[in-house]
Amino acid sequence: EEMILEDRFEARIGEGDFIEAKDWMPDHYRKTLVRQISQHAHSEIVGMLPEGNWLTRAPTLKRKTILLAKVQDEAGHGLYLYSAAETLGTSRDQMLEALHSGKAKYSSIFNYPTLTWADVGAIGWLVDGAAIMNQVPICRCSYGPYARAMIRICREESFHQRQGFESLLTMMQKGTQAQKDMVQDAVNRWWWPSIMMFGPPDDQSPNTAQSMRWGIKRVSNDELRQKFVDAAVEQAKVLGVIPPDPDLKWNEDRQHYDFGTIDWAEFFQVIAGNGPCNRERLAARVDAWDDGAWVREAALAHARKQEQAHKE
Ligand code: FAQ
Repeated sequence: EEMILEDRFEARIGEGDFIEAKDWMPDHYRKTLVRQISQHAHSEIVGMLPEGNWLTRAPTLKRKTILLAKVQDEAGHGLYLYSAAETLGTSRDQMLEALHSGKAKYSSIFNYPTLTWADVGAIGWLVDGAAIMNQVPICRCSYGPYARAMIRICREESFHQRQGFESLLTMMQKGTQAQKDMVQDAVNRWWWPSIMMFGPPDDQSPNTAQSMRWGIKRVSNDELRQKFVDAAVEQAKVLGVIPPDPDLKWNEDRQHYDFGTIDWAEFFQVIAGNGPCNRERLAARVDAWDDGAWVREAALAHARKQEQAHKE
């Protein structure tokens, strides 16, 4: 019977049908989705920290309002994604336990510090830019609840990308020399880590082949990375910043930009927990969880009282 179910599942994947929460699915498909969606959710939540660092120091009320809304959006994205992962039978408590104990990953990018105001713009331009490039194909993911969550997330993400770009453009066009230098410095520091967000090269990516067969991933890590570099180089020209890569060069045959060697040793160090801010980020999440214990207890006590009142 398992064989028939598996064949039917494969046939539906082949036809491009969405798989829904209550449908039969192979264990490994379920596990892969819980891994990817929960890590994606953790990234959104941990991703609030680097920018949150600048909420109290945004230079104008307008920038502060925008940043507050953006950071709030990231919390919302985390919540849709935890909900999508929960439909696969893993509880939110289990997912958070995996984050807090260091078992689950979150995106490497959020382990870098935000040293200046220009970092906030650079995150919008490059980090959200990379996020959209990676996430648009996930709107066609074979798992329905993840694909649907991704549609709304991508719309908000594209607004985030534009606000970052616009903030940098304002500094580059109307700013002082010191502000322009600050933008270039932020770009120097965020460029390479953004390129690493797409994950290891295809030939060192253990999950890509199976995830692509199942339609969880639609485009490979390297292909998305190339698309991102091609787009970002053109945007850098508009901004008037220089990407920190002397090997960037248009390749007429490939119709793509060639780029320099990525420091994969740095990437693997960061995802192993040894990046510049890994300990600080995880500690902030664990503290937030511990500090919120009384809220969870109060909410549960309230829910119990309501239930009791309904019974009486
Ligand atoms: N960081 O075999 P693959 C955002 C891990 S955007 C850390 O290639 P896969 C928006 C990978 O998990 C960021 N770990 O894996 C925002 C695996 O380890 P595991 C979040 C990474 O899954 C903006 C191992 O390496 N976006 O949050 C990274 O097929 C601004 C082998 O790799 C998503 O999560 C990395 N960069 O491909 C928020 C998108 N790359 O799990 C706030 C959805 C790889 O076996 C502010 N996820 N690893 O222990 C994906 O598309 C995929 O999971 C990839 C990795 C492409 C990230």
